[in-house]
Amino acid sequence: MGRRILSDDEVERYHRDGWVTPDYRLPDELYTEFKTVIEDLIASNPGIRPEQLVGAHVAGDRSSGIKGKPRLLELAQSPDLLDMVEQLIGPDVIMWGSQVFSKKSGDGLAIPWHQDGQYWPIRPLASVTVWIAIDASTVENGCLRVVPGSHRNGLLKHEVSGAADVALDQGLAAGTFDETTAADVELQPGQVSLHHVNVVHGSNPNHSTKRRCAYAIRYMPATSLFDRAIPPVRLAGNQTIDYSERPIWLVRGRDQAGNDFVRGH
Ligand SMILES: O=C(O)CCC(=O)C(=O)O
Repeated sequence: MGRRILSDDEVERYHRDGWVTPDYRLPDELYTEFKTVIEDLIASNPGIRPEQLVGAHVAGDRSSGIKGKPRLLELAQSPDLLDMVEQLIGPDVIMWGSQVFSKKSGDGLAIPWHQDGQYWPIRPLASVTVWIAIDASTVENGCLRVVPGSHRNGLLKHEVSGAADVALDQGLAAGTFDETTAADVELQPGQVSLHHVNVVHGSNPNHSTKRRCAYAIRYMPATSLFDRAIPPVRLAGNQTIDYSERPIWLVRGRDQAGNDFVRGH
């Protein structure tokens, strides 16, 4: 059992609201390392929108064409992060994905309202995202927005938007949730928020003069199966994600579901 970084109240809020911003900040050294590697990742992938750097921790990911940085995989195993994750999804933990969502100043795409469970090949569906603010994230520069409690209603209807100025092709259909109850997750650099696989979330475009960069790390309990038989998922434009060859890592505890930790490595 790891340390209890999250208070009982924070764990309870996560389960009640579908997300929590804990009273925690990455230690300076760890934050600086994340930031340095992510700046390098963005610079190494000039042809890819920085909101769509999927598989950021995987060197030369075959499905996305992104040149990732394996150092991010090591950083994603920092005890602080795993201790928080363990408090939310239990002691057996797989790190299976990550994405940089960097919205350039004046040109950062919106992320339509969605539930991650719509896209992810995990059965039974269970996952937590650790969303790390690399830059200050504010209403002005398009911070993450979440609809509290929306994870309790299961998966809602999504539809293909067809819009050109969004970083995800599918969004929640109109009328499936109440946007007026959404909360703005404003964070300082080095702060994190943790969100549930089914919580409704999204973010506005960045029309400000300040970049909004974040790194989202995906962890699942090793009691679920990462199902490689699921067909490739369309993200936006002509970018698709093929999960069949995605490498995954057991980062804590034991595998309980027959997961394949060889394929894709
Ligand atoms: O960073 C954002 O604005 C959206 C993040 C997101 O959709 C996610 O982490 O699942």
